[in-house]
Amino acid sequence: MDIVNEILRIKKEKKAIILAHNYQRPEVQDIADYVGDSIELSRKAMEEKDAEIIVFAAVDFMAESAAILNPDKKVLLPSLGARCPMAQMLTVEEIKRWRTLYPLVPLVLYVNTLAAAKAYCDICCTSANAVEVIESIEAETVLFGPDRNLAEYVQEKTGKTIIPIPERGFCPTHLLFHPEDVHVLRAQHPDALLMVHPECTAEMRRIADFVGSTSQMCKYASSSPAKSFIVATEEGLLHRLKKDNPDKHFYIAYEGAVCPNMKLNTLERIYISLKEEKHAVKVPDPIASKARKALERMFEIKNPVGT
Ligand code: CIZ
Ligand code: SF4
Repeated sequence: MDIVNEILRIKKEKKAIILAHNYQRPEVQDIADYVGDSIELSRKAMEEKDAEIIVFAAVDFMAESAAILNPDKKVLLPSLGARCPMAQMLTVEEIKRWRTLYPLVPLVLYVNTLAAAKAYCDICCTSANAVEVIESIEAETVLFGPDRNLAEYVQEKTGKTIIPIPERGFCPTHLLFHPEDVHVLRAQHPDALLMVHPECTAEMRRIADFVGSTSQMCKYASSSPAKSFIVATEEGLLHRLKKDNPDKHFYIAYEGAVCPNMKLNTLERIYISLKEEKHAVKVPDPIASKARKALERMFEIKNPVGT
């Protein structure tokens, strides 16, 4: 059996679309209808009016958001084990604790949170629009979670007081990048520009030529006259960067920067997911309707990436 042809055949037969995150395996990106960041993919899911099934090749919180925003469609997560450890770091109990400590302070949550957490926040943000979301809020002090590095970055950019909740939420993959590895690569490729994801440490941001989300990195690399780039985000993005810019060179800032959860979505799992329509992601009300409001508020804010 040719698994790629089978996936494409079943996909057509069932009126399904496959959405793949920028961190997916190359072969998964290649069979997807769209490749993008979490919010680009959720928007695609909303625009695809004829699709009855959405295979969301990503991790739990992204599929949950797609299910919340598309209640009439069946959203499938090919691997149930694809759970983002950062999203697990912020529990509802923790949110309630901080809300009690700061009852009048608005709560902004990164989309990398579970739906149950989103239901308690005022507005969501992604790494692509975090600065604009915080600027849109009148308050000078904001509770923000779960990524502490993104919280610090937003504080630097907006000048507001950002209280990170939990105190030390992080992405284990983005914490793997260190300036020492970049110095070695810069010596080998002196003309290369360094693109750094805001989930990386402040030490990495300080030496960056550009700080941004995956969608912003794609735009920066395509529009820059530079020919080579060192990339500090999950290594899956390099497949897309190379495909979109065949005349440019991309080097991962640390070879081991792999998100094992993202990589659980293999072609085999996507095939089974499509064939057997599993694992359907469902978010019950009232969590879904509360989380939807927080996501919709985010969509109302002008997105600089134009997604
Ligand atoms: O929002 C996303 O898709 C994530 C988690 C990363 C990024 O920068 O695109
Ligand atoms: Fe979560 Fe980090 Fe993996 Fe993204 S790269 S899904 S934030 S663990």
